[in-house]
Formats: sequence, structure tokens, C-alpha cells
Amino acid sequence: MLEKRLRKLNEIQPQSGPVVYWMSRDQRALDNWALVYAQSEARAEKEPLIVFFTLVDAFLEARDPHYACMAKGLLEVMETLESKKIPFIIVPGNPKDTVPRFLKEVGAGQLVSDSHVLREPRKWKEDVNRNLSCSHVEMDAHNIIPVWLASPKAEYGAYTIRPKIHRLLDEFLVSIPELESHPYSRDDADEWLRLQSIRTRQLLLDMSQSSPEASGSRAAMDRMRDFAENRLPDYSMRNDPNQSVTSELSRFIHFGQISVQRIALEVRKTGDASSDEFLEELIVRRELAENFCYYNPRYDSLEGAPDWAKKTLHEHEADPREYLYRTDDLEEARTHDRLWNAAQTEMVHTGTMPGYLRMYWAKKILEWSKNADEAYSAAIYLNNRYFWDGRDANGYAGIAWSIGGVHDRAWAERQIFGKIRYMSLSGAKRKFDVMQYIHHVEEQTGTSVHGSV
Ligand code: FO1
Repeated sequence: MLEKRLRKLNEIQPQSGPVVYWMSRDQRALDNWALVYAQSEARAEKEPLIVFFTLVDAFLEARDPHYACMAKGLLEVMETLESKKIPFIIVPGNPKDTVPRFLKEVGAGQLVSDSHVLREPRKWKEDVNRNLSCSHVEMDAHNIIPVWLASPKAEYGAYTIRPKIHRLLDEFLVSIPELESHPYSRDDADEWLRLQSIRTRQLLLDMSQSSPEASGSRAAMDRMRDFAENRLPDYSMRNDPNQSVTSELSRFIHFGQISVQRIALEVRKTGDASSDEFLEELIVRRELAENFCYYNPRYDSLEGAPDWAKKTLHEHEADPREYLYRTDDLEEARTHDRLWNAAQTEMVHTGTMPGYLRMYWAKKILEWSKNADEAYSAAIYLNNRYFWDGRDANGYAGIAWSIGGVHDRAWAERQIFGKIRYMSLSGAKRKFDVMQYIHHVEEQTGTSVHGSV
């Protein structure tokens, strides 16, 4: 099972010396295939195991609260790893410098890393690989089925990837081996590692101090159990923003604090009638978003949209716009549409937004922008700057679906949108109690939301 999840990133053979797991996307000590593999290699070779993380200065549009939330989770990772006698070291800097330097300092014999689908962290890896003198393998510890095995190409939609995933699910959706207490360490390196650990702990304590948010693997597991027991039975009502029936796990998944595989196993165990619906979202739709970013290098612009969508949007570029807003108008929720402003206010104040409204929100940005390119930029900027789960394949795929028709089909042609699926305020009003949602946001955020409905 382990071998099926990994790929070799160079031809260098493993040598003697500690096995280093470069943790990045999968920030958890338990249920982590990359760590399980690194430990199995270290045990087989009777070598120490070290987990290394490199703290980059500004990841996409992430802000301090995101870093604080991540640091809180990493403190828990450090605690768990140390209880298993595995050192956890963080070094700030660009991975292209920090990773090769760290490997040299500890005399590493093998490097194991988790995998990425977004451009920036994939570039980290390419840069690291150019400067490497030890073997490097990568594991997809994020997806149930490794993104490169689920499909060899960009998929058209859920209907094309679904059968591929279901065909492989029984083979990959299996229990995950437990992390064991690690029996090997190297005495001469211990003092240096001890100092690095002290620095790491201090860094994480400083960074996480300001975070009032629940974060980390324990909080994620609690939330998962609470969802499975109390909200899963009502999951079919998830498109109503006034119902609290979703899992609220997306940010924990984003930071890798909980394994998707663990969630799938636990939810399946409940045998609840809504399990299949939830697993479709968790597995098929999420892996479709991963597939999109992995195989489409232009996932963050109109260039990455299908030809029919690019054509229709260009044809309608000169259509008159009743409303045109700049990014700062959008950011500060100063549009004429009170529902949209409420959704934007919720995003800025709480870092979340109900799923149905994420689509409405992005489609209105298209309607009120000069062209689709500007709509893409504004939506991606806001998504990455404010959402807890921003800076992730799901966000890029959601925006590309809403604005660029990705994974969707052509609909009846209309102004501005061309054949891109349209969403209207009147449609929203038919679906749920819009005023109830607006009042809820006002209460929750202590602001008054302007505009009309
Ligand atoms: N991963 C890292 O390896 N180092 C970082 O400093 C880092 C910061 C960071 C900030 C916000 C955020 O949302 C994610 C961050 N990640 C970081 C994780 C990771 O690179 C991303 O979650 C994935 O690439 C997105 O799929």
C-alpha cells in the first residue's frame, strides 16, 4: 500500500543517515502516509527520523491569523512527535535554501515529502530537487487516491472522474498504520537538534499567541465526531445558508490537520443515509478540484477555462454593465446587493461563507467587473486573503467553475455571462430566507450590512 502512494523524485539511492520528512501540506502527526512511510524506511534502516518544516515568509495572500492558526496546529504536531521520540524542527526561509542545508547539517540519507498541487509549493520542490544530494520520494498524503493515479489527465467534470475514483476507492480507502515510538536516534547530533527544537517551540509559541481560533488535529477530530453525530443526518439541507449542517472541516483539511481518509472512514462507519452525499463532496468533488490544479497550469486565470467559455466571455466583454466595482469596493462590501454584502462581510469577519453563497459571490463579481480576467483576479485575491481555507485547490476550482465554466456546461446565452451559468438574487430568494441570513451575519459580526434585496 505504501509503495503505491509514492513517487521517486530523483534517481539517487537511499544512503545511511537519518530519514527526513519535509512536512508542508499535511501538518499532522497522525494519519499521515508520508510520515508513516518515512518511519517505516527509518526503522528498516535502523536510522533516526526527523520531521522538518520550513516557514515561508508570505504564502500567497495569507495573513497573520492564518499563520497563527497554522502555528497552533504545528505546536500540537511537535508535542505528538516528541512523545514518539521524533524531533520536529522548523527553519524559516525559502525551501530551496533551507531544505538542502538542513539535509546536509543532519547528514540525511533519504528525504520524504508530502505532495502539492498548487504552483508555488511545486516550484519549491523543483528548486529543492536541483540542489539535492540524497534520494527524494514524495507521497500524496492529502488525497485518498493520489492525484496522479486518480486520473492521468485533466477531467471534464465530476461525471468523468467519479467512476475512476470509485474504481480505486476500495484499494485506497483502508486504515492508516499508527505512528510508533521511534527507537533510533543519533547521540552526537542530539545537542544540536535539542537547540533547534527549543527555537522551534519558541517560534511557534510566539506565532500562535494571538490565535483565538480552534486549531490543530484534536480540535479537528472533535469537530469531525460532532458533525458525524449531530449534523450529518441533515446534510441534504446544506444548500440553505441558514442551516448549520456542514462539517466545517475545510480549514482543518486545508492545513492538513486532519486526514481526508480518516474523515471518510469515520463517516462511512456511521452508516447514515446522508453518508454517500457527504462522501461525494469530500472525495469526488475535492479530488476533482485537485485534478484541475494539478493538470491545468493556468488554474487561476481565464486562460485555464475551456474554449467554449473563453469564447463566450470574450464575445460578451463589451456588454454594458449596470454596476462596476473596484476590488476595494468589493472588499469593503460596498455594492448595491445586500445579500452579496452580507456574504462578503461574513467572509472578512469570520473567514467562512456558506457553499451556495460562495458560488453566488463569485458569479456576481463576474457580473460587476470590466471583464472575466479582472473578475478572476478580484475573486482569487479575496478568497486567498480572507478564507481560512483559501490558498487551496478547492478555492481555485470553485472560482473557475463560477466565472470560467470549468467542470460545467454551456447554458442559455445572456448578457455579460454569455453561456456561463447565471445565478440571480431572485433565485437565491426562492431557495432560502435571504433576510434571515443577512440578520444573522449582522448579529454575528456586529455590523450593519447595506444595500437592497
Ligand atoms: N506550508 C509550508 O510548508 N510552509 C509555510 O510557511 C506555509 C504557510 C502557509 C500559510 C497559509 C496557508 O494557508 C498555508 C501555508 N502552508 C505552508 C501550507 C501549504 O503550502 C498549503 O496549504 C498548500 O500548498 C495548499 O494546498
